[in-house]
Amino acid sequence: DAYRVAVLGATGAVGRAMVETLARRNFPVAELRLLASPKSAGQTISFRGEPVVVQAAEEAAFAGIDIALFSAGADASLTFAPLAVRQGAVVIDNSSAYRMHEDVPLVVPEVNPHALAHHRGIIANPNCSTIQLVVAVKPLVDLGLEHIHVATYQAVSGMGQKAVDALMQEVARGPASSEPTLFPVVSQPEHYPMAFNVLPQCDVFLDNGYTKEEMKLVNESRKILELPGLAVSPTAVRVPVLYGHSEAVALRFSRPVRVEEVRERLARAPGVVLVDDPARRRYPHPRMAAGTGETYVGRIRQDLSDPHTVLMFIVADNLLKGAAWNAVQIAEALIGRGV
Ligand code: 11C
Repeated sequence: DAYRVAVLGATGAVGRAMVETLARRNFPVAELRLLASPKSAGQTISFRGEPVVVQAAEEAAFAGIDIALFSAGADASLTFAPLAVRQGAVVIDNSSAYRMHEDVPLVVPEVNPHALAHHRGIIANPNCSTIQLVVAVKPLVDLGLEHIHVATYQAVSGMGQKAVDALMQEVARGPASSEPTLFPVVSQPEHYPMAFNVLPQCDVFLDNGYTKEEMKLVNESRKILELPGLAVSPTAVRVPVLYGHSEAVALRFSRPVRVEEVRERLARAPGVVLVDDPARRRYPHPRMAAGTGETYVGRIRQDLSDPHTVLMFIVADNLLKGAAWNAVQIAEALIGRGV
């Protein structure tokens, strides 16, 4: 069987990665429809060596589509997902629009594939920093996981292709220039240098003093792991890296945990690559993860003062495992399960 597939937001950083991932996975595509805003319509994107012309997104563009991958922001998802579902498509939505809806599964295939059984046309793809966190944490949950402390080091590509270009321009101007471009949030007036700098703000602040990105780490992790009472203490930070989010994580368990057991579990865990050999200076870093679909875990060690706590460093490509690959993996899982 082959499927008629649409990609909404095809010209964005994640949309392009979706098209490349469909090709790389040899996904059974009978027809690929690339959709975007009217101002991007008319561009061509290559799929399996053939140019495909991008069309303007509108209701009729979803006619006959079986699987629609959405990555055009929450407003576009709210507009087009119901229209696509009504015409018979299953929508895999990379925006935050539906993630916390009770009747929408929020899925990481290595972690909660069973949630796919109960969808009503829309399946949500989690936030990038959440996906790599739960891939690494899931194999450890039944050791008595109680509390996740996480500080992120997030690549600028999480803000889109414009942010990648802006960082490159700042780097080219050198460290003496303090001419800020668009970081940390494009739509807000306070812009700070991103090159040669670190900014403790990913997305906008909420009333509780946490950023939206930090609250996604809390709420999405609880939903995916099916642990509504899990304690999560997040700090989300933007760093001058192009591709690949990193996370320094401390996991506290209800009882003492041996580092060897954590290593053994992670070595066997689906989607995880254990890179943890301090004697040889081997550990994960974003340039190792960029361009791949795996989640890399290393620097695993016991907390110095608490035998219940284990520390680790987790890295993945935010555009692939954090977005495009996880979405295509959901589509593959749907087909595999006949749902
Ligand atoms: C970032 N995590 O790195 C964001 C990008 O909810 O899918 C993805 C936002 C989302 O800025």
